[in-house]
Amino acid sequence: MKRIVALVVASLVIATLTACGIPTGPVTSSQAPGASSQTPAEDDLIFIGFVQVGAESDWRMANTKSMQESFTEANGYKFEMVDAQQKTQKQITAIRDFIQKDVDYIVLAPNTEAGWDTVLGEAKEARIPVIIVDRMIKTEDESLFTAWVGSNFLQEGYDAVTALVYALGKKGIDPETEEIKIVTLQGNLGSSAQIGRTEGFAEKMAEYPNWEILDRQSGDFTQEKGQEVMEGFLRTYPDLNVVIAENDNMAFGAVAAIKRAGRTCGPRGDITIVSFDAVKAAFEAMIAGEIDADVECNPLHGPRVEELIKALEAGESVEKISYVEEGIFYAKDAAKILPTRAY
Ligand code: GYE
Repeated sequence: MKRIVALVVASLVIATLTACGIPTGPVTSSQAPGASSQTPAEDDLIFIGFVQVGAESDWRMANTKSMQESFTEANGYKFEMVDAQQKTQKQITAIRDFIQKDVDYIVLAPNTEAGWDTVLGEAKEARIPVIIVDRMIKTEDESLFTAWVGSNFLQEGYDAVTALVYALGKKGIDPETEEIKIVTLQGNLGSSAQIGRTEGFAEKMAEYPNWEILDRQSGDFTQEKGQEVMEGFLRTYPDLNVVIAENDNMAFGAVAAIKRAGRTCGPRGDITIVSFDAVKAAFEAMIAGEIDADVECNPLHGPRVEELIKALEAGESVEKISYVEEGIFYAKDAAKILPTRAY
């Protein structure tokens, strides 16, 4: 951070001096009195404090790995990560700790959308830029973060409808006329990934008056909870024929519950499953005939965040909001595509 301020001040000084016709030489900075006696090499590293959601899913593990691989010492970074175990409050505490440690950047993957204004105000006060990744925050004050990079979760919700229409058609079920009885395993309630996927699906599904949502409940983005919720759904709604799982790990839990109940799923089964993320294990499940379709969500944000930080370090301005391109995958293509997947 000090680097950026120094750069901005330096360029302002240069601009002013140049405007006055005064020749400018290289700008040097001297060490402030009382500065820490760190070794110069360590001092040169850019200190990143990463506030991660948790370790709830394959997607999350791939996301953590991507960050760790980008922010290495060899690349010029000191990197510290806090795993907040899907608790927003733990994330708030982690931000305060990083402010105390005077990191150069805070990278935040917010668990839920609400309640960030106070703590991000504290980061702003401390002049530490905050880069948000993956999920988004809800705020009136856009100056509380420098940039955001992540997925368009509403679009992913729309894409799940497209995926379901295709998957049903493939099985000879007419999506326009047959009774489609849906249960949804939702993600962590209040997270952008849950909100966007739930809303996008509901909005686009309105084009099909013959589709009905029997129930939706959170499976917290975990396999274990996904299985537990699905077991309940199977008992309560024996006529359900579609599962929308708001991430792959909950879909794996649903598959386990369906098998346990003696039911069948996937392209040749009686319950159609559409999931989100498209991690490698989901391709394997599609190949095994357990999942019908998967809406992609790309977790490889490390290089994207690093690019933003490099630009900021160079004093350049960055895009405030950047979305990642994503696609839809179907069971029939899974075997061909799996070898090309990076996560
Ligand atoms: O879909 C899920 C993870 O926020 C996009 O969080 C992310 C979601 C992802 O736990 O698997």
